[in-house]
Amino acid sequence: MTVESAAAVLTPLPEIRVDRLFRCAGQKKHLTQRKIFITLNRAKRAYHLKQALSVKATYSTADLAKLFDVNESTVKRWSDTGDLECVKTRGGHRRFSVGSVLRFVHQHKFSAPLLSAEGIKNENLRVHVIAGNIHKLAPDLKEEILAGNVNGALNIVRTAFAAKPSFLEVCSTVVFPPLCEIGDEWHAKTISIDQEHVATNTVKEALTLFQSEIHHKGPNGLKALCACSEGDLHDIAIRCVGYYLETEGWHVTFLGQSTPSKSVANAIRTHKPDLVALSATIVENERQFLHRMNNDIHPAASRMRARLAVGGHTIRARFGNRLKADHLCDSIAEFESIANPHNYKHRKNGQNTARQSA
Ligand code: B12
Repeated sequence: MTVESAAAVLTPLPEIRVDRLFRCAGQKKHLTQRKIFITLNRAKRAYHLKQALSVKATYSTADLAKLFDVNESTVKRWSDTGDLECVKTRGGHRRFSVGSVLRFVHQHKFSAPLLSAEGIKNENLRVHVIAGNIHKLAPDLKEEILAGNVNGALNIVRTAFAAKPSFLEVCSTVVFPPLCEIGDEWHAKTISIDQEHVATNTVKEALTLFQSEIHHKGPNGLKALCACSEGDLHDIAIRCVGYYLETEGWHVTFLGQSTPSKSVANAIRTHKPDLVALSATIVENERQFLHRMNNDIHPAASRMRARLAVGGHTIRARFGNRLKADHLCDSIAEFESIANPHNYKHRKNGQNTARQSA
């Protein structure tokens, strides 16, 4: 029997990966059934130890009943209706991954305060998180991202989300404040550029992993184009905007950091989005920025009947009505209504004609 086929048959816990089995098995490709069992048990023990030290990676029916404060039969019903995905052990017991639990709380707008507080050792912080004060998690997140600990950061984001299942709120209240503090400390030269880079990249990785775990609504037929304006490398906010749109069922095209305005205009013509979302944190030359926005990007978006949302630190105060756009946003918290598909229904009908004639 190969290790791969043994792992496929025997592993009730998806986290016990084939590579770990290989390591435990001393790189031997073919193993006896007995050896596989011994190896698997060793991997399981290591896995349970890891579980005891951090937020659980899988939950049993009894665990979830306790955390959601419901009967076990309710958890089983959620799983039987397919609302809460599970895998079954060889003995037929249900196991729920963190991802499936997060998708469930997100999809049903179900906050699970006990679940969120489970991994928190500090009693004071537990009480705050159970009460929904997720901003209290920001200092812990700052520590994890400065240490470059992606898993630690991911666990904190999961914790916040279990208490408040709103992606935009978790970003605004837990993820962004540490970044702003790190920026201030970097400006005051109390932290170095390499420390700031580690923190930024750790946030990006944790958010990418996290967004893949949460519930994504089915496609809503709407398309968005997201980019940083020319000269701007600060792409975390616009990534979060894009991730949020994807969870709401939008099809998102990311153009990335510092995209020349002519290229944004070109992409608008190619992709025909319903919404163009741009980030402009660094604007070195205001006159040039306004010229590019008002003469390249805004006309291209208008021609396609796409809404144009431009965000950035104090963008309203800096540009006000000198910048032609449908929305100027100082914060992504304002983005929920902009992304609401109902606001695009009538545009979509009109857009078909605009697109045919464009
Ligand atoms: C990480 C970081 C970097 C990284 C960026 C990496 C990356 N991939 O993003 C790197 C190292 C590349 C970088 C470079 C620079 N940075 Co920098 N950076 C930061 C830092 C620490 C965090 C940025 C961040 O992600 N913040 C959190 C996000 C969420 O905030 P935000 O982008 O402003 O977004 C908020 C709003 O603006 C809005 N928003 C933004 N975009 C959008 C879009 C939409 C559609 C919506 C709805 C909302 C929205 O929503 C967010 C709040 O909810 C900030 C500190 C800070 N206070 O932000 C400095 C900061 C932004 N950087 C700064 C500076 C000066 C620079 C450099 C000029 C430094 C240099 N001398 O080289 C360069 C410029 C590079 C360039 N051309 O863009 C200054 C900017 C000051 C200013 N406004 O003029 C800051 C504030 C640091 C400081 N205290 O001085 N930086």
